[in-house]
Amino acid sequence: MPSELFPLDAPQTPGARETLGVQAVVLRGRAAHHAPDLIAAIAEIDARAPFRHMATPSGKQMSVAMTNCGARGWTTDRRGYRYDPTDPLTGRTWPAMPDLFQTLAREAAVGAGFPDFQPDACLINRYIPGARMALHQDKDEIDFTQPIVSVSLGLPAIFLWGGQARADRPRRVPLLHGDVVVWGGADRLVFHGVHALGEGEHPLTGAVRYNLTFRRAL
Ligand code: MD6
Ligand code: FE
Repeated sequence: MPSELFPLDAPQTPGARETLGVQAVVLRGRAAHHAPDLIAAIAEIDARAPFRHMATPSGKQMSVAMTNCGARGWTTDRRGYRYDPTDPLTGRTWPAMPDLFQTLAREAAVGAGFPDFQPDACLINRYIPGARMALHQDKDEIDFTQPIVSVSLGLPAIFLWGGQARADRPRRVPLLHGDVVVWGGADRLVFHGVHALGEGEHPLTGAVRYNLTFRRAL
């Protein structure tokens, strides 16, 4: 049965592994019990490196607000996409990646078959109802043998899991609070995106979805 027939807030089985591709998996609920600490850490990061709506190279303001922690942060402006050791908004280095973030990302990667993941960048996305992310590939990194780990917190979203070509019709995958997606290898450059967030209230985040995306940039 296609996943879109299930209500978005349907309980998924915590601990379940759902295969998206040969080297891509959803680890259901994997981050759930760390969620209050993760959300508190996001608030501290926001205090030093505030969420902001970046511009794409074409000049459009993104509907998703972003910040970063770690040695490098992903940014975009009229000059293009890149990783930067400093926050262009403040001129200071990005906040350090909390130990809890590192540990969670590495352990999830190990659990998905990537024992050597060494993230140096954590992009933090904040969605409010209506915010979305168009289909894209993550290809601003140097080493595509390193996987990506993505943690969902707060309101549920429909993740769009496409193929190796932009035109491939994406599958709709609900991502709920605490879910962790890991992908790499043959799936590293799969097109993906996030459908416009629906209305709702989450007990820990209010009308917000956060996504932490861990990567090895350099
Ligand atoms: C999001 N995520 O879930 C957007 N990219 O809010 C991504 O773009 C993404 O979840 C690469 C790997 C995992 C992701
Ligand atoms: Fe992405």
